[in-house]
Amino acid sequence: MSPPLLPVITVFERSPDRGRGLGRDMRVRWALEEAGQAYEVRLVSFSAMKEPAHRALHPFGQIPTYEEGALVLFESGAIVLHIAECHAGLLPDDAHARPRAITWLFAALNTVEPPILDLQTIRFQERDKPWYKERLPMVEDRIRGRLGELSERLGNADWLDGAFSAGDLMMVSVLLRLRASGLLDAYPNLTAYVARGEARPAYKRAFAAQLAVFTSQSSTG
Ligand code: GTB
Repeated sequence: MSPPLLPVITVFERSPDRGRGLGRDMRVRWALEEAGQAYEVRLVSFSAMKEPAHRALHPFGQIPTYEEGALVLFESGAIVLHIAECHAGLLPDDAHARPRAITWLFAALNTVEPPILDLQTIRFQERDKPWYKERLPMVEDRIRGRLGELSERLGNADWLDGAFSAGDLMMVSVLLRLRASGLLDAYPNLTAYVARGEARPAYKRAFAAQLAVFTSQSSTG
């Protein structure tokens, strides 16, 4: 009997973050590791991402994608949710706790991540624009507002709603994008929350795997 086919995800052939785990494949890898699901990786270059073959998987020509037999998914949130629904450990069974965990996953993507993405856009793509100096503090304030609210809700708890869930996985992944900005430092319970996520063995395995892609690609010139 042939072994079952493993899910395949696509990731940057050369990650612009130099293996710091900021690409959105990292959250998918982390979910797969939490689920104990082995997977395969297909490396995609920036140009290949825009070719019809990749666009057939991802209409916007991006990574990550997820293939499982005939099923093809894009959008890291949808992929993580699918993994969480198909395996134990990332969503509670309780009829109310489960949709609450999914709510946190959406909150991470739809409420917390957008101003963080704005910050990255303004810092890396709009530095020479006339509005840069005025807009930067406004975006930083919006992020502080969200972090303050999240910090208040988390309080002294380890995770957002009981046991670790896909909601925490997504929230930690989103907050990690802020590390270089220093904005998280004013919220000790959030920095401890992020550190708890990073300390999970599944996170460490996922991080090591994406770093290995960067190191192997760098050594091949
Ligand atoms: N909403 C989609 C999802 O959640 O899956 C967004 C996917 C997305 O933005 N993918 C990015 C991509 O493919 C990679 S992760 N970009 C190429 C393109 O659009 O042409 C975003 C990312 C890129 C770079 C860094 N970095 O260098 O630190 C971090 C994160």
